[in-house]
Parts: sequence; C-alpha cells; structure tokens
Amino acid sequence: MSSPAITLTRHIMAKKTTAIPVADLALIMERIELAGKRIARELTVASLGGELGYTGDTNVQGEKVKKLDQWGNQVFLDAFEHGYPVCSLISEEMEEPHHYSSNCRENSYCVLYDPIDGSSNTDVNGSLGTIFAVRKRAAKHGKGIEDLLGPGSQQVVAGYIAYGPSTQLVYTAGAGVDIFTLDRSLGEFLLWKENVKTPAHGSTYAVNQGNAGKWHDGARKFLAHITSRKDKRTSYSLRYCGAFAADFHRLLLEGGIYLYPGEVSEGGKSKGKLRLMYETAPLSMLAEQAGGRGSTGKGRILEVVPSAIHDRLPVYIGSAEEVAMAEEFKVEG
Ligand code: AFP
Repeated sequence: MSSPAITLTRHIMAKKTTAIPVADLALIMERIELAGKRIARELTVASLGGELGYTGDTNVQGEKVKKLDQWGNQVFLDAFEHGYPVCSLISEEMEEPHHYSSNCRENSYCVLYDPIDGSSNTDVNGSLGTIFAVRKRAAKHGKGIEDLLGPGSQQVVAGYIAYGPSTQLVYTAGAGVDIFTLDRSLGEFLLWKENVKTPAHGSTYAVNQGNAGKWHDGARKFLAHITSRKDKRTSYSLRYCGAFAADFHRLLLEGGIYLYPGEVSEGGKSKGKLRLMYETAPLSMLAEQAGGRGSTGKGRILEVVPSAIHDRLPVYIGSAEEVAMAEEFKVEG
C-alpha cells in the first residue's frame, strides 16, 4: 500500500486562499493535531488504564461528566498553553472561557471545541470524535467574549477528528474540505482526500428516532416520507452511532441527512440538544464547504447569532437536497 505522504503542515503551507494567514493556520492546526494524537492514543488503551466511566461531576450542560471528557479537555488546555496565536478557549466541558493573557496580541484567536464528542460511546468501544472551530478575536478585545458571539459565518477554521478503526482529521479554512488519516507508525496525519464534495443526495439518514414522540409533526412526517419505500428517493436506510462527528463523517463522504429535531414543549416552543458554537456551527461550515447544508429546519445555521457560548438548537445537516426537503416539510413548524 502506498500513500503520497503529504503531512497536514506541508499541505497547509501550500494553500493559497485561506480565511487567515497560512502561518497562523499552521500554528493553530499543529496544536489541534497534537491534541488529536494524544486523544487517539489514549482511547486505544483507556479501558486498561481505568479511564472509562464517570467522574461523579455534572457539567454546565447538566450532563454527567465522563473521565475521558475531563481528560480530553485538559489535553486542549495543555496544548494551547504555549499555543500562540490562540489566546482563548471555549469548551463544552468548561462553564466559562479560558484565557491565556500572555498569548494575546493584535492578531489572536479563540479555539472552540468539544474534546470527546459522543461520550456515551466511550465505555462500549464505539465511535468518538473531537469537534473544533476557530474564530478571530477583535483587535482590542478585553477579558469579555462579546466579540466571539457572532454568527458561525465568522468562523475561520472548522473541523473534527473521527476516532474509528482509523483516526481521521477533517478540516476547512474556507478553501475546501481536506481529510487526513493518522499513520500511527509515523505519528503523522497524512493527506487522504482533498477538496471533498458531498453528493447532492444520499441514501441514509441519522437520527435518535426514540425521541420522535417529542418532535414537531413536520419532523415526523419528513421521516415517514423518506422511509415510505415508494421509490429510491423514499427508501432511506438508518445509520446512527450517537457521535455527531462520526455520523456526519458518513454523510460528508456519501451524502444523506443527520437530524436532531427540537423537543416541543407545552408552549409549542422547540428546544434543540446539540450545541451551536462547538458542534453544529463547525460542522455546518464543513457541510457548506463540501457543497452541502446545515439548517435549523428554518434557516442557515451559520447565520444564527448565539446569545451565550453553550446555546443549543435543532439541526438538519448533510446533502443539500435532503436538507431542503426537510425544510419543505416544516420540520420545526
Ligand atoms: P457529547 O458527548 O459531547 O456530550 O455530545 C453528544 C451529542 O451531542 C452528539 O455527539 C450526538 O450526536 C448526540 O449527543 C447523541 O445524543 P443522543 O444520545 O440523544 O442520541
């Protein structure tokens, strides 16, 4: 088996039109890459080192914290301690942003991340991911984070690492989507595919169907339609593994749709589960760069302005045709 042996850094350095200077991009991605390698290594032996199960704490989301969530968060904190030009971190696992004042310069950035996405899979050797995004900080930002509460269209980098039979890093810096596979013997992410395009439609859907009773009618009708088996376009197969990055990875490559509809409360208001700033906005940037779409069911996710760093919302993401079809069904009313 042969591989072109183009490392992530070398590939970045050859890029011509990125959303931030290539030198900044290379510095930031080198840190993310390091965090990904540490996590990938730990996941392979976590069961032997007593790293599975819960810490006993509850996070800001009200969810029980897994030991690997906490450890993965620390991996990012360590990676960016000497991570100029990144001066702030926002994580699913931290109530407040973390600042490195010594890294603050004229041009600095914030990395937003979910260190271990799909943590319900940790104890069963299931698929996991790390999701990340990068936003540019305002020139004269202070300790506050008001400058970061803009729509996802302000992201300059977005990506994820999928930990499966192999570890793959997928990212965009506004110039297409590239995928790298970790060669463990070399300790390097090597280019696998560049400028990946998602098919306009696919044949699978990903959803936690057990929640259907809590959805808006439109979401249930949409699902009934794509599984009604009248023809090829209504005969979708279900593929769901419970880790957003891993479920998205299939759609990015093969097309189809991932949906996590909102739960409708008594007042008729719909509340999503997935987080905007470090889950759905990053993957929506990737989807759009690959020719697909990310929607709340009513409109483009990348236009949603967060009110706080841990905001949640409904999500419909994947191939352009399926996402448009979901919107036509008025899945969120
Ligand atoms: P975390 O593991 O980071 O908390 O995220 C899990 C997640 O938000 C997303 O990865 C999954 O797609 C989704 O939750 C799975 O949720 P269900 O268990 O409700 O299907």
